[in-house]
Amino acid sequence: MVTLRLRLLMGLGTVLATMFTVQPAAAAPVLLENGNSWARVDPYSQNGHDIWVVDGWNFLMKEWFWYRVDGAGGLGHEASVDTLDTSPVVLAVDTSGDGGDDNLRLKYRNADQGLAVEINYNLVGAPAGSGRTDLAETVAVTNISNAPRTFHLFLYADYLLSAGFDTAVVKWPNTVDQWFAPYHACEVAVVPVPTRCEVGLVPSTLDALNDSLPTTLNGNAGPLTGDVAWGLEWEFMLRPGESYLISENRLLTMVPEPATLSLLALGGLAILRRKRPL
Ligand SMILES: [Ca+2]
Ligand SMILES: [Ca+2]
Ligand SMILES: [Ca+2]
Repeated sequence: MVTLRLRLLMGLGTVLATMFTVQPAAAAPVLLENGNSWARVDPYSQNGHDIWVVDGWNFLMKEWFWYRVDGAGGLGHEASVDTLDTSPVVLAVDTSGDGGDDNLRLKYRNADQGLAVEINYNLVGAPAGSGRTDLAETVAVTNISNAPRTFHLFLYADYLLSAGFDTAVVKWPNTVDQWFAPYHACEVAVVPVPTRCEVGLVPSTLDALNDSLPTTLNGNAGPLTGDVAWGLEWEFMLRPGESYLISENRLLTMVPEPATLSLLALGGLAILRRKRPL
């Protein structure tokens, strides 16, 4: 009996070991979690960062990076960074010690393009019900060729705070705001100042990044209301071995301003009064 149990346990152990070794974690999107927030990032396709939840609500459709290399080695058009490397380094870590991964490091390398891109995410949630969450992001672009190259890095972001009635504006030089008054707002601050920006209606900017022509963002800073998405573009020259570092901080909130809360409360009372039977 003991032997049978032992064998069953060993069998179970083998099955579990097979599940964990055979199922390639490599192809799966990565989940990050912290406090009241979780996020999903697919490093293997231009789905990229496609879920960002605060207190049970997802407000993100897509946030990801595209690049273009001008001159020798370049494709002549943009491509998403996942196309650089079919087996990128993907490293998720629990830095807060609560058992859930909250930090993600991605490394893409492509000798033909002379380009290495490293992306780092750090998710900092807040207590449940607080309606806010933070995501810090850095991107490092390195020239791994043996000649100076001009690179373009594009950040594309499509948030969905309402059913297509958001307003987005690039507050030049380095902040983007998107909101659906009074509840949800997304604020993104970037360093260094981008070379160009573009606020557009889905899917115009994404189509331009995925077509076969070189794209320059059109400089429209908004404000624009609708199913909006926006892009930022950094253009820079790197000598061999040099890196360019971009950092951004994202803040997502679904809490009305105190003044708005009072107005809402008054509005609510008015509606209640109207609904009261005569
Ligand atoms: Ca953690
Ligand atoms: Ca293009
Ligand atoms: Ca949108």
